[in-house]
Amino acid sequence: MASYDSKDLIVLEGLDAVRMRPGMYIGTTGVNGLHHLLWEIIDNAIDEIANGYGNKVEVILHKDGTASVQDNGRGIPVSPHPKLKISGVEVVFTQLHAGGKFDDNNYKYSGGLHGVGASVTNALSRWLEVTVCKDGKKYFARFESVESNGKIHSGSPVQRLKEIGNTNLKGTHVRFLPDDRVFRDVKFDYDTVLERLKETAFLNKGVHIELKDERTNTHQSLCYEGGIRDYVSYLTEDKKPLFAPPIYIENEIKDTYVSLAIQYVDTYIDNIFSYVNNIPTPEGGTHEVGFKVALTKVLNDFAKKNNLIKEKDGLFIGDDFREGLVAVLSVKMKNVQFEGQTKTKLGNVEARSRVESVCTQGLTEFFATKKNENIGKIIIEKAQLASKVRAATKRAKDINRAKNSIDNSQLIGKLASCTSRTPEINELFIVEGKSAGGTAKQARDRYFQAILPLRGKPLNSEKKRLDQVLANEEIRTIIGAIGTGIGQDFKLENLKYNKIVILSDADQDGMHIRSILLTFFFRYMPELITNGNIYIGMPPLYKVSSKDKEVYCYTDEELAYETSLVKNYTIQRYKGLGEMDAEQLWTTTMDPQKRNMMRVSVEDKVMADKVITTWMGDDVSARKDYINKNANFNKIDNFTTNKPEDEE
Ligand code: 1YM
Repeated sequence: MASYDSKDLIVLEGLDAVRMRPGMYIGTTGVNGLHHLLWEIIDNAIDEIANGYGNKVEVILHKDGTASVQDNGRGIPVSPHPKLKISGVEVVFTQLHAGGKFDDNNYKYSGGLHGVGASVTNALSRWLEVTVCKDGKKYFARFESVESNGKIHSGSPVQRLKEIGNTNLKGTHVRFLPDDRVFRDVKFDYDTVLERLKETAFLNKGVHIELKDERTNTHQSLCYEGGIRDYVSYLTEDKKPLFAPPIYIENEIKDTYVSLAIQYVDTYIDNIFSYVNNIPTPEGGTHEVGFKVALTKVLNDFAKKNNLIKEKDGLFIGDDFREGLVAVLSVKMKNVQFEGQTKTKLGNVEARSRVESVCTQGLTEFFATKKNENIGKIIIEKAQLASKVRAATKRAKDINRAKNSIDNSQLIGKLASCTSRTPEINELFIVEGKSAGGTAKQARDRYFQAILPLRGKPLNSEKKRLDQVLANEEIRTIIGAIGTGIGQDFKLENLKYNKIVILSDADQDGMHIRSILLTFFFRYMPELITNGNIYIGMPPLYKVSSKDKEVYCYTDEELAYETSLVKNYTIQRYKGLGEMDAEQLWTTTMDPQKRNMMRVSVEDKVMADKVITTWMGDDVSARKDYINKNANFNKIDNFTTNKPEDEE
């Protein structure tokens, strides 16, 4: 490995730019952005460990609102940078994109644009302290965002790096206080940090990660000797795995390191979690293609060899082998290129053949082993079922297509479409209940707002096959109205409405309908969620009327506040949408100028999957536990919901 020296650091930009436009560097100034500060520091520590220096990372959430991260790697370089004449530490924390990390010769694998750098954390902190132990000595530096003449100077060194003693330890320690002038909320969330560290620990087998929360005296040690094998077991722990332990293969080819763990469960969706250099690639890419091609080929070969394929049926297709598949694919390689809408899709062409070759070889060997034959047969059996259903579904779809004209007229009867043919401005309200639907039809601006009333509860699509989902009339109507098609046939460009708003009552039934619809979108049209098209409408819970004004309240807190302002008042409680007249519904819930809506997003695919499995699956006691722990109908757990205004 090439040796590092401060002269290799590349200097690009200044810190004040970060404070001017934080969104450009950390996405938002909401909770996600806040946690981003911590990820930057943790990523540097993990990178160091993953490259073979040290084996332990400790993260502490302190009582004073600070967070600290410590590793036992080499320590950030301390020697002065020849051009900038400042220490390596100062370069890392004050220069954007500074880092030998981005230089090809240093780290073998690095995330490319992923780590925008520790300097961003410094720029958006009130203060940040670094301690480095290296070559027998201990060093210290402190940075502050200081205000003078009404201007904030971000991350200025107030204690230049100095030697503060001797030590026989090595490593880097960083502690910082997020700036409350930048972030609305500066409280780190234990569960969010824990989930992130868990994922990191799974992807870096054998690394010891410790998380301590001094605010609550909780702590957790994470270390998975099984790596992504343990990850797959974790992902399937509340489902029904078809064999044990998960299949695992790993190998290196041309400086590309590939590891794969797979399991099958008794549901029908496929869940592939892929990573490149520890960075999630939810949009997939060349590595995923390589894996899928290999899986299909090896399993078809196995089926042929064991006479499990009938001549007349032909080979299985890829989809047949992906029903109920849970897989984690982790690739480490140089010079990664990301593409796609959210830059989370791997673009490197060479990754495809390399991953395909490692997976083909590994899986072939696995199934050629006598004791694994049974596992192969279990998978083929599942694929046979999938293939049969596929044939049946195709027939159903053909019938459906033929029926299309009838379906359309049915749809037209239900759907009150809008006049505009510009999807960018169009909105579809899916409204619970016929009567509320009627009110919404009167209330809307018919130029760009369409209304789809739901008669009953739509089908719970968790644990259902596509053909069963398609058999449900309510669901079919929704699919028809949205225009994109579903599953394999999904086409985002055919989306008829930029905003799809779920409008249900703020009670248990409404919550259930909302969950069912979110589950359906998450499982069958996830692109709509990642693309930010799904919203939850927020009708008010109360109206407070006093002598000279009327105000709507959306939470109990708002109600308490509003009633504290006036003397004589009456409260009207809205039990459901149906209790509002058209004008009220328009002002409170549908008027783009005044309404309150939440955009649905999935920050964490793993948590969302686990929540849906518990919430919509068939383990009743797990669901009860979950509800008891999280009973709050105004919170949509793990589908994070953002008000659009929050976004930069
Ligand atoms: C608690 C946070 O940042 N650890 C850390 C960072 C670096 C190194 C070691 C390191 C890297 C290299 C050489 C190299 C970083 N160095 C740089 C830069 N923990 C934490 N531990 N020697 C030490 O990349 O070759 C950026 S991060 F830019 F100085 F090389």
